[in-house]
Amino acid sequence: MSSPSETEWCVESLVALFQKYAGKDGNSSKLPKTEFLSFMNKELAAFTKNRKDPGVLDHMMKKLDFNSDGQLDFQEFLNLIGGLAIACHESFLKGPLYFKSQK
Ligand SMILES: [Ca+2]
Repeated sequence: MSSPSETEWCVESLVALFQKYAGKDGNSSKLPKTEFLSFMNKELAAFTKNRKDPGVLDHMMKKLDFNSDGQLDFQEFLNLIGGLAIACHESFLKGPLYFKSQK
C-alpha cells in the first residue's frame, strides 16, 4: 500500500482529531460543549490563553452550533477549522505564520 498523499493525510488527520475529542463520552459523532472546551484548550491553547474572557468560547460554540442542539457535529466543527485556515492563510499573505505569531 502506498503512503497517503499530503491531502489525504490532512483529511484523515482532521477526522481522527474530531473523533478523538468527540469520542471522550463514547459518542464520536458529536462534540458537546465540554469536549469543545477540551479541544480548544488543548489544541488551540495559543488562541484560548490570549482570551481573558471565558465568554468568548461560549460565544464561539453558539456561533458554530448552526442547528442549536448544543453540540458540534463534524460539519459544524469543519467550519471552525475552515475559519482558522482562512485566518491563517490571510495572515500568511501579510507576514509571519499565523500560529507562530500567536505564541
Ligand atoms: Ca450542532
